[in-house]
Amino acid sequence: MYRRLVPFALALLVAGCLDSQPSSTPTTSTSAGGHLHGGMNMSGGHDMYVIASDLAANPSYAWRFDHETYTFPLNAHINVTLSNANGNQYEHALVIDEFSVHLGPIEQSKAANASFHASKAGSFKFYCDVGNHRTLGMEGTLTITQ
Ligand SMILES: [Cu+2]
Repeated sequence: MYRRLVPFALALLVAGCLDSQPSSTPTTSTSAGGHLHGGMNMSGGHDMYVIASDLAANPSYAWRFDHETYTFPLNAHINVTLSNANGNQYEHALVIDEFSVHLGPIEQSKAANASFHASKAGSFKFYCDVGNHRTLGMEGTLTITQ
């Protein structure tokens, strides 16, 4: 019984997180669920937390990342985490070509992370390279400011 309750609780957590974060939300904020999506962490690094969703049960969150924009300062040390939402049907990945970041593919309810040095300023695409997911909408923009 306990094993059945845990995925359900995770699904609620993810759903609540998504519900509280419309796409116009500033990139440096903490959701009601307590996830830090973008900003400086306690050790002075920067966290980029991305949730991939293909939830057929909620079409408005299908085939997208929960946040489409992230902004960090030049030379930030960025810890990037990809979370594949519980209940998803497909594996997902997160790629940032310019910084040689390639997380996943990972299964639903799994997470992966890596860190990189934001060594150049500009706007860079991050995307899922599984199948045609990028075309379906799994893409966002990472901005590194001078
Ligand atoms: Cu994907």
